[in-house]
Amino acid sequence: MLELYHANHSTCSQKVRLCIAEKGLKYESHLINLATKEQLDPDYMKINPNGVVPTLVHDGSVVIDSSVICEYLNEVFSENPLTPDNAFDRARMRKWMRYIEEVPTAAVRFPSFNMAFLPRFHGLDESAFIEEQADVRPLRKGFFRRMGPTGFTDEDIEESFDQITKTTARMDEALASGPWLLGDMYSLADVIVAPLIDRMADLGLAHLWEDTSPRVTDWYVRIQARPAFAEAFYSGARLTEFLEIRPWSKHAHA
Ligand SMILES: N[C@@H](CCC(=O)N[C@@H](CS)C(=O)NCC(=O)O)C(=O)O
Repeated sequence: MLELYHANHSTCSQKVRLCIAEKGLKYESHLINLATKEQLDPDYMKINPNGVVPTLVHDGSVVIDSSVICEYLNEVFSENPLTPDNAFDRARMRKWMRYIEEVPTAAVRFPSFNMAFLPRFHGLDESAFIEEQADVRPLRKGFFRRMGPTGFTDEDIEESFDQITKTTARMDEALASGPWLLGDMYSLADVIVAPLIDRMADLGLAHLWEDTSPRVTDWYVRIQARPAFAEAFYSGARLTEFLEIRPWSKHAHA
């Protein structure tokens, strides 16, 4: 039996939900409320000491880290494989996965917080924010301290946009050789970048790649058309469904 601790709108949770849906698996859902910091509850941190979602529990064994969970599911459940058969293509896929974790996964957090999550911290002064929101997070203390209660700087956001544009340019180049990032095979590389592209589109930022990387726009249409996509991005999984999104403009957050 698979149990998933996750949050509806978390991109890392969406990566795993998309993988599970593509493989036709079922799971018992345990929703974690990130706004009330349930991910930092001592009982939850016993299974995920990083204090983040998602966490998979498979017949009592705990697996953490979305990309690791996706690879684990592919190894354990052979149906609908999302990893190539040969080692060289698996290395190509993992090269994408590492890049996606390092570059766009990190970059997407900056506009997500400035444009959608900042109101969570409304009314907190700097010292209360640091004590209650930043220093309590095992993985994200530095990120939260840098953000503060008023948000990231214009430079931070512009750097994030630059990283997204570089990602989509790289994707566009790869997509010249096939419908998916590895060519003909739909793989975990597509699965784990999809929630990031979806988040940027949800924030109204698809213009960052629409003119320059048209193959990414086509890829996003193709991936959304897959039945698994609707399963993973069920109603309530997108920020615009329940949060007011502040349009990005310079100094808007100051
Ligand atoms: N490397 C981890 C990162 C997980 C992660 O950052 N999850 C975010 C949601 S997408 C989270 O739980 N944030 C809560 C927090 O920062 O306190 C993974 O891929 O699973």
